[in-house]
This record gives sequence, structure tokens and C-alpha cells, in this order.
Amino acid sequence: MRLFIAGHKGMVGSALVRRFQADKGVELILKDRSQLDLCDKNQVFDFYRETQPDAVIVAAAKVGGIMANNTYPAEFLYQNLAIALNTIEGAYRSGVKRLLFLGSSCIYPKLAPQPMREDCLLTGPLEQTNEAYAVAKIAALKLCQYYRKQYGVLFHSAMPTNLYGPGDNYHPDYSHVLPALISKFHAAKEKGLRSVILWGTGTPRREFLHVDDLADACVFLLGIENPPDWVNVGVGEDVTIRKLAEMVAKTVGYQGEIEWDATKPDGTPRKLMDVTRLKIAGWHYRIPLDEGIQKTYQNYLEEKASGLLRT
Ligand code: GFB
Repeated sequence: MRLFIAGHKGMVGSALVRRFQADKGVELILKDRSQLDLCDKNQVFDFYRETQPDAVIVAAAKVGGIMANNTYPAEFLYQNLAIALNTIEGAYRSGVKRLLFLGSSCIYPKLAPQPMREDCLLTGPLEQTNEAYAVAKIAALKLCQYYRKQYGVLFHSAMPTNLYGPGDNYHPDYSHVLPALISKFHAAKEKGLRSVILWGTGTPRREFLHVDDLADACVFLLGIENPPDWVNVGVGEDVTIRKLAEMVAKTVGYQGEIEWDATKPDGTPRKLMDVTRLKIAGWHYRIPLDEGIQKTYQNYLEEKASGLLRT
């Protein structure tokens, strides 16, 4: 199988490359941003025509944490829509047999019943801080569903919960919470600071999945003959941000105080995935959160030491 992984340099794409590199039956097709701009329709259509992949995983996206989403909604909506339109239509035109699109748990309504089942999509208003990103991901999921329905192609989606792992982005303002906590606590430990300021109230609950588990779930989903149009990928358990902060501080070895800046947004109060569907199909995550945080802190130290830390 000739597999195109769109976005192979990102945290999710890199995990997919690590997972598929060991597979002798898969030939990977990889293009970085300087070789292929996924927002450029002509470039993407030409690429597909020339390379003719058998299968595609769309892991490319403009991503960021609560602050990035809230500050750059136009870029999040435009770029994520463009990536979806080009990668999906281009794949259809060039005869790609199978496409897996990766979305996000923020597609579900802000106040959806918890845990959130796949069928709560479009039943209520979205969380404001990431509405732009969510709208683009919902459009992409629907594109796959409608292409499958109208054209008979096997295009489908997976909706992972909050991800973390090697190759994450550690930007001080625009990263997601888990990498932000690692870098804040590490810096505080190094400088001997007595307190660290975190955002919001610490009461929102989030679910975290190690990106290697997501890659494993993608392999699993691509092996299913008749996959659901979209399926939740998560662990089925969540923690408060306060609890997460305590876990990360312990792993990093930071022993000072934690303060909360309630002028910063909390975002959605809770977004726990109902993972029954994937569990029944036979997939379960492997990496528990405490182990995943330890591994990721090691990755952070290595990436920092080698000058490869993304910020
Ligand atoms: O991971 P995060 O940025 O995004 O923030 P979301 C999660 C929670 O952690 C929020 C709190 O309640 C933040 O207020 N938090 C505390 C912090 N301290 C910090 C900090 O230093 N940095 C960050 N970033 N957060 C994202 C969406 O939502 O989830 C994306 O914006 C995407 O679209 C992603 O869906 C999975 O979990 O709120």
C-alpha cells in the first residue's frame, strides 16, 4: 500500500510515521511544507495526480491551545478548511481508495451530555474559544461522510481527544495545556521560582491521549472493512486541570506553589469522550496518563538538549 501521510512533520504525523515505518507492506509518501502547500489547491491536485497514493491519512492541521484558537480564529478556520477541501477532493479525483481524516473532540457542543457520544454532533452551540477550529473539523468530517455516501469512496474520520507526546509544541502562549505545564514547571524548577501561574480556575476537566496510542488507533481503523463515518478516540477518563498540574509538577520535580489566573479563559468545562464504539470494535489505549507524562517529559528534555524543541 502506498500511503500519503499529510502533515507528517507534526506531532500526530510523526507518530504515524514511526508506527508505519516498521510495516514492510506500506510505502510512505511524505512531503514537507516547502515541497507541498496543502492550502494550495493546484499544488495538492497536481501532487495527487503525479503520485497516485492508494490511501491517505490527513494529520495536517493548524493547531494550538486555547489562546492560539481564540486569538487567530480566521487563520484556524481558513487553513483547516482549505487543508480539508484540498486533501479530500484531490484524493477523490485521483482515485484514492481509502482516506482517514483526523479531527478533534472540540467538534461536539460545549454543553454536550458527558461522556460525549458520536451522535451528539450538531445538537447544540460550540465552545466559543475554539469554534473556528471546530467548524472546520465538522465540515471535514461531513465532507468525508458525503463523499462516501455520494461517490462510494471509503473516506472516514477519527476524532481524538486532547493529545500529547513527542514533538509537541512548547510555545509559551500558544501551546496546549500539557506541554505548557511541562515547560512552565521545568523553567520554574531551573530558576528556583517559588510559584507558577497557570490559566483559568483549574476546574475544567480534560481527557488526554498519548499520540502513539492515536497512531495505533489509526492503524486499527484502517484495518476495519466498514468503519463508522466518524469515531471517538480517547481513554474514557478525564482529570481536572488542577490534578493534571499536580501530576506534571511531581514528574518534573517542581515543589513550589501553583497560582491560578482566573482572568484567562477556562474553555469548555468538560469534554470527555464516550469511547464505547471503538472499544466494542476491539481497540483500547495502552499508555496511562502518569506513564505518558513521564515519557513526554523525557522527550521534552531530549528535544531541548538537541535544539529540536518546537516553540
Ligand atoms: O489545552 P488547552 O489550551 O485547550 O487548555 P482546550 C486546556 C485547559 O488548561 C484550559 C488550562 O482550561 C486552560 O485554561 N490551562 C491552564 C492552560 N494553564 C494553561 C497554560 O499555561 N496553557 C494552556 N494552553 N492552557 C483545545 C482547543 O481546547 O483543545 C483546540 O483550543 C483543540 O481547538 C484542543 O480542540 C484539543 O482543551 O481548552
